[in-house]
Amino acid sequence: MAPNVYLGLDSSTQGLAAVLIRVDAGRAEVLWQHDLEFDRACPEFGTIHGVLASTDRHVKVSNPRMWVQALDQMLTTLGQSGVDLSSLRAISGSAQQHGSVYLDDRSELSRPVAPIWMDSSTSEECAEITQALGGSAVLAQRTGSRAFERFTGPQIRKFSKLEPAAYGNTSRIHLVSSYLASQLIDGDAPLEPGDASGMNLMDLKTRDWWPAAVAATAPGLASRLPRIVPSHSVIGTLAPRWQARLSCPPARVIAWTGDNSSSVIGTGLVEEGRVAVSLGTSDTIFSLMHEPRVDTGGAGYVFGAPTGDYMGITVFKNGSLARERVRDAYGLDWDGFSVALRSTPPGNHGRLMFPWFEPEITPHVPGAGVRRVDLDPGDMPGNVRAVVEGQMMALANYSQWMGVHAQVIHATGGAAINRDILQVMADVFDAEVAQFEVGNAACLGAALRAWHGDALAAGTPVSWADVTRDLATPTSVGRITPGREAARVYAQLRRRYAEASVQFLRGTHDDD
Ligand code: XUL
Repeated sequence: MAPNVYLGLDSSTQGLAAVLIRVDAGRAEVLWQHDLEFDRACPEFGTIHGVLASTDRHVKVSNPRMWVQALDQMLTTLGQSGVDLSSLRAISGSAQQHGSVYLDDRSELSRPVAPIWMDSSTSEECAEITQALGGSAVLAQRTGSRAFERFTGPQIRKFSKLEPAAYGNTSRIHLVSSYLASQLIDGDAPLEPGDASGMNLMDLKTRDWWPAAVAATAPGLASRLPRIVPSHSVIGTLAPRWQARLSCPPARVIAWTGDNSSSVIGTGLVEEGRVAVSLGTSDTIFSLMHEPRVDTGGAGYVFGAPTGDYMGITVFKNGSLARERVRDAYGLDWDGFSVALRSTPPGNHGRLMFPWFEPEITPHVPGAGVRRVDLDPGDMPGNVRAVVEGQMMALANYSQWMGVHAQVIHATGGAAINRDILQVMADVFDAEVAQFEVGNAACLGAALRAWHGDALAAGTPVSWADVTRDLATPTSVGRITPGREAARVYAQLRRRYAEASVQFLRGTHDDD
């Protein structure tokens, strides 16, 4: 059989990535990869880290036209790369979750901006939806999540209340994933359960809209929502204009999903008991579940997974941008950041940081503000270690509900190339940490899902184990092992960190 080529795309908060893979006799290899950053590639939109400026720090929006322009640029770059695309069989993609795009009946934007996952301006709407549906526990049992401010349902409700005319003029509401998939097929793409479960609108068990939630969210919403199809669905073929651009055949387009569910595939979490940590704009920790186990504590939640299973996940907003804020505050580069980490001991002599530069999702911190304990802001190495330890201890503490004690953590995301950061992860979790050959698991997951969906559609299905074997299995060389003494230090410090966190949230702990 001739080799097949598959394209994966990932539209994240800060940029667009592409990875092209070649599959020959069941073996997969990377052919081509490319990344672009929105701020630099599309400067006319004036975003900072992919987000438009706002006077309200709870409001975080972006421009859907910028995402489309970046897609256009990416496919032009691929078309001009010299790579032979004559055997391109399928394309899939992933995108930042929860963000919503509003279109009128001519598929023009009925709202010029799209609220994104960093937005935390819908507390009122979350409370209204929760009350209408009988409380947080009911909502979590049914949709996998309590109401979260960034989730699409509360965002839609806010828009319908504040801009009823523009909402009335809206005939389709897409997620970022289905909006970009629509561009590829020049049509109206459906959603799939992985991304649709980030809306507080989908019934996790039926994988279809939950009518009560739809009714409680906004008037006339049902007709504005896309269909939900299984994750592996072929949703159309690549539109002729793109075929011309890439000099490729009419490749299948497989439903796009959210970046975290795509990362489940890109980090090889195709069996229960494996855990991945993604260190990106958001830091996330997730694992595959055959049955949905909802977090009664409300920190984490459950999405659909592309395999047809479920995934448990906990998300932190202060991820890479918090690390960068600390790095920049002391005029460091990443090497300098690593030197500072290595020059300080595990446990940091008890100096703690709660890096809530932005309102935090986990734990729920509505008012931004970094909190420190026994830590002088002028202490450069102390602050560098404290931000990383704080993030890792929060990841470990708030993922307890998943009940997974993995011996190896699959690390991905931009910061997962930094072995000094990963050493802290290994010590805090008391587990080995493994890296991947392809750093962007969401994007790789998209390419692998394209392969899986194409093979299924062609009547020659491949198992997830085979799809993930070559590229989404963590490398066995260079694993980072926990230090025995360091792990002991963190077992204690994690308790202290949890207690101080609760005190800060109750307002009973003073800032230093
Ligand atoms: C997931 C979430 C983030 C975004 C980042 O719930 O809010 O991880 O998907 O792109």
